[in-house]
Amino acid sequence: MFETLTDSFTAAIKKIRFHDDEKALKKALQELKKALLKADVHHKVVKELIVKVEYDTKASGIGKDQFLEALRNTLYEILEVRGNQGFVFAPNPPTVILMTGLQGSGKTTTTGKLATYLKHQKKKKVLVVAADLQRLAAVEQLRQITEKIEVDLYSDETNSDPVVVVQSALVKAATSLYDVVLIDTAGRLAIDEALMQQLQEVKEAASPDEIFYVADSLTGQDAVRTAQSFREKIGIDGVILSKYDGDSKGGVALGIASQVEVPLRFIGSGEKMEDLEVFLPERIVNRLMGLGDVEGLAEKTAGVIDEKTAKELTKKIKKGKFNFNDFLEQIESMKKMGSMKSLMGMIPGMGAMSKAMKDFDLDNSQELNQIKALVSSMTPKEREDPDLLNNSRKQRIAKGCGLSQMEVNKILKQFKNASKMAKRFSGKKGMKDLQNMMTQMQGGGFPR
Ligand SMILES: Nc1nc2c(ncn2[C@@H]2O[C@H](COP(=O)(O)OP(=O)(O)OP(=O)(O)O)[C@@H](O)[C@H]2O)c(=O)[nH]1
Ligand SMILES: [Mg+2]
Repeated sequence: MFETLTDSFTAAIKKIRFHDDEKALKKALQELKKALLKADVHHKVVKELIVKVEYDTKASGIGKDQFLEALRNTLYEILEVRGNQGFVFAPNPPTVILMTGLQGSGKTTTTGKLATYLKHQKKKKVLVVAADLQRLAAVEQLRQITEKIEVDLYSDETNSDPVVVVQSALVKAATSLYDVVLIDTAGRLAIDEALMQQLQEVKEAASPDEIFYVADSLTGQDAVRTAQSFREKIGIDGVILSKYDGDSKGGVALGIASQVEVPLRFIGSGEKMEDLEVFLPERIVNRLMGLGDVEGLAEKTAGVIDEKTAKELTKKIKKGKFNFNDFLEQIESMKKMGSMKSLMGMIPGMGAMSKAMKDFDLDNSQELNQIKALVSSMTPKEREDPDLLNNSRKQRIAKGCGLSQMEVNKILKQFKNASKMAKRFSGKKGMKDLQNMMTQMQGGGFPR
């Protein structure tokens, strides 16, 4: 999702070849400028960034490392906005959050994602409130979402006044000891008086700890402008950028930070409930620079795989004993983590891979379904040790899962190779090997 920007930065850095070469620096800055404008970053922000990178690079002596350092610091300065980061809990529960935004920006989906995040990663008891009584199907949409993620919903369709709904929801939240209350509100096509009036009333009734503004990143500079209006008219404490996985140019994140001056708190990176990431400037800068986000990945993984399982798995991989049972378990865990593409971008050095890799759909991949069918026709012992399979068993299995024997052989062989590779790369030197290999495949990448 940061590919466009990351790629442009890589291109810019490649222009600097020689130590102490002012011409090379000028070229790199030009490249950077073009890239940022193309990524839909506001021209004022671009200008500021270029001036600062140039000044800092010169101050420390022109060179690749200095340029990188200046770029990294400047990006960090832009993205680091005073205010809260991630999700902040009120001293006394429940923490009440008002979700606002224009029509279709992703409020309802993001409310579901936040609830999922709070439930699984933070182990909180969450109440979602249906306060969008404008759109006919809004309450039903939220009901379906909350049922799926198994989070409680407060709704009252006999009432058409969101203020009353919010008031009763808060009473319920207090008596039933909820940790967090997320209030989904109605959107409008554009900012108008009626919307602001209603939001103001809901805000007074809810007295929220924080107001989140959900901005559709696909709308680029418009998202920045409407966020500014919401900030002036209602007051917002954080921005969540939705649809960052789409064809967005990425620059909108820089625009929100520098022009709206409200901290970006989360990024929505897909349609699944798990596709929400905490926005931490330092991590994002690392990713923009193509260095990956190890903490983010660990956090995401920790929510679904417990530590013990993870350790056992690592042990198995090291011994080359990773088998088909483990494989199926892994696939299930991965599904819980959200889309592959967003995960790949977090692994150091894999940023470029995630672009190359089409969004791999774990539910509908034909290859995966074949493997699953094959595994389900194997006995538990065979799953642990596929070497036990002789020809006649392979034939039976092929019949059982509707594959040809050739396909069965192919999958078994691939799996064996993968297991060997995993063993090789799990050793001390392994990670370095893997990184070297990736860098070669990508034809460069950032120098470290
Ligand atoms: N790809 C992608 N789609 C998203 C994301 N967030 C929301 N969407 C999609 O955007 C559409 C609108 O999302 P909603 O959550 O219904 O938006 P809303 O702001 O509640 O809309 P209204 O209630 O009509 O104002 C849905 O189809 C969502 O699936 C995201 O991060 N990535
Ligand atoms: Mg909605």
